[in-house]
Amino acid sequence: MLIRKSPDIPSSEITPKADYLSRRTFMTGIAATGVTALTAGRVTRWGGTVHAAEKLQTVKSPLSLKGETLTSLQDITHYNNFYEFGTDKGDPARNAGAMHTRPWTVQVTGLVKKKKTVDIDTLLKLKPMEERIYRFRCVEAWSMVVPWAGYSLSEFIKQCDPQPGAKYVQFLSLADRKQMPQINESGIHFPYSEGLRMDEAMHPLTLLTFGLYGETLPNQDGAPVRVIVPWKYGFKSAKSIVEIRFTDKEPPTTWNMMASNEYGFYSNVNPNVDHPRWSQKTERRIGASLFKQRQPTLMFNGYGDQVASLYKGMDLKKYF
Ligand SMILES: Nc1nc2c(c(=O)[nH]1)N[C@H]1C(S)=C(S)[C@@H](COP(=O)(O)O)O[C@H]1N2
Ligand SMILES: [Mo]
Repeated sequence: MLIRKSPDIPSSEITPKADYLSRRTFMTGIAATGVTALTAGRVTRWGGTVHAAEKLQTVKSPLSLKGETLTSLQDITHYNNFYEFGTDKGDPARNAGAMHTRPWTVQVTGLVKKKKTVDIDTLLKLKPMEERIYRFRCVEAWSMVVPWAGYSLSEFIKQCDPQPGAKYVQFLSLADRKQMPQINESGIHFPYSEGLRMDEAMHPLTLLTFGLYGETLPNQDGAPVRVIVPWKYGFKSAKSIVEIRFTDKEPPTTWNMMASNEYGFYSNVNPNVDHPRWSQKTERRIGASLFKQRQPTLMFNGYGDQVASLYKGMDLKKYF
C-alpha cells in the first residue's frame, strides 16, 4: 500500500486525502514505491545550494489574529502536506531537506504587459516584510495558527502590470523529479497548480509568503516562496512557486482535477458545506491539549468581515 502507517502516527491521523489517493492507487494498480523512500532517509545533494534558514526582518501586522495560541514550530514543520515529497504527513520533513532553493526564479507569464523572470532575492526585498498570524485550515478538518512572514501578493501583482483581460492568477510549483524522488507516488499530475480570481489575489489578506517564526520558510513548508490565502482551505496555497501566470479563464487546479466533486475552484472555508465524505463543521487544532482540540470551524475561517463581499450573490454550495 502506498500509505504506510508509521508507528507514531495513529490511524485516525492518516489523512482523508491520502485515503483517497491510496484507494485510487490501489484501484488503478500504480506501483507503490513509498516504503523504500521512507526508509532511505534524506536524499543526497544534487550540486546546488540547500539554503540554510535566515532571519527575516518583519514588522507586526494589524491583520494578525489576536488571542490564539501559536502552533509550535515542531508541529508546523512535521505535519505537512507536500505531495511531491510523499503523501504521509511526516514525509515532507524527511524528504524535502535537499531541495535547492538557490538559485531560484519565479517566471511571470500570460496576460502581462511584459513577461519577466524574477529572482528570489529581488522578491524578498521588494517590500517590507510583515509578520501575519493567520489561522490555517486544511480541507482535512485540522488547523494550525502560524506566524507567517511576507507581504501582500497585491504588491507584487501591481509590479507585474497585468493586462485588463487578466481575470485569474495561476500558481505553479516546482516539479523536479531529481529533487523530488517521491513525485510519482501519489498518482497526482504535477506541477501542482492552484489559482485565484484576480480580486481574491489582490485582497490585502492574501500573503506572498517567505517565512514563518521570523525565519525563511523550511523546505517542507514551501521554500522559498508560497502563497497563503487564509479564508480558503490550505490546498489553495501553492508551495515552492516557480511560475505565476495571469489568465482570462479559470485555471485548472490540482485537487479539482483529482476529484472535482470533492474540491472546487473556490474552496472557501465553509462550515455549512460539508465535504462529500466528512463534515466541515469542526476542526482539530494540531498540538492543542485534548480538551481544546475540537474547535468550531468559522465561516471564511473567521475572515468573513474582510472577504464575504467578494462572493456577494454567489451560491457557495454551487461554487464550493
Ligand atoms: N506544491 C504543493 N503545494 C501544496 C501542497 C502540495 O502537496 N504541493 N499541499 C497543499 C495542502 S493540501 C495544504 S493543507 C498546505 C499545507 O501547508 P503546510 O504543510 O505548510 O501546513 O499546502 C498546500 N500546498
Ligand atoms: Mo490541505
